[in-house]
Amino acid sequence: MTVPVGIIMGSQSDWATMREAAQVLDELGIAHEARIVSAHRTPDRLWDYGRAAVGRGLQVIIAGAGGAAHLPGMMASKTRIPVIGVPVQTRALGGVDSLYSIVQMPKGFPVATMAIGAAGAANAGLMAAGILALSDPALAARLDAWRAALSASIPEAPEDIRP
Ligand code: RP5
Repeated sequence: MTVPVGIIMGSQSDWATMREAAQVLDELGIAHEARIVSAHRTPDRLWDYGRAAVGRGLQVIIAGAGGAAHLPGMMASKTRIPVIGVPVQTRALGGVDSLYSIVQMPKGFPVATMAIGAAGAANAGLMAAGILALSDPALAARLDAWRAALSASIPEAPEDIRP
């Protein structure tokens, strides 16, 4: 079975954040895989994953990392498949280090960079869904319904002054 979305992360410790992306993909019925692929600790694994990505049928790669977060950019250098980067929040610098490491790519090798942390990971899942929905009408309908349900869940007034 072809898996359209690959979620990769630099460490097991990133999974608490990156599972937000997986959850959104589950809710939308999008098959995905999750792998630990570290730019620094397992560079050969990174290279192998990037080299094989097109042939394996991946269509979007979501890459999360923290600190010296080189994984998304290095993956973008290795494959033309769109890479969505998620800056993982860090204890030392709050994730600004991760954000700066991911967002400031040189011309030619883009990474679509999300917000720091859990919201960024969830949005990465939604961004991947939006990309895939361009050529999948059934998924487009599911994504529209997901967005409408979220809008409908937002109350019009704060709880304690609701009529
Ligand atoms: C990065 O270092 C990972 O992406 C992770 O966010 C951070 C810390 O990794 P651990 O020390 O928790 O394994 O490579």
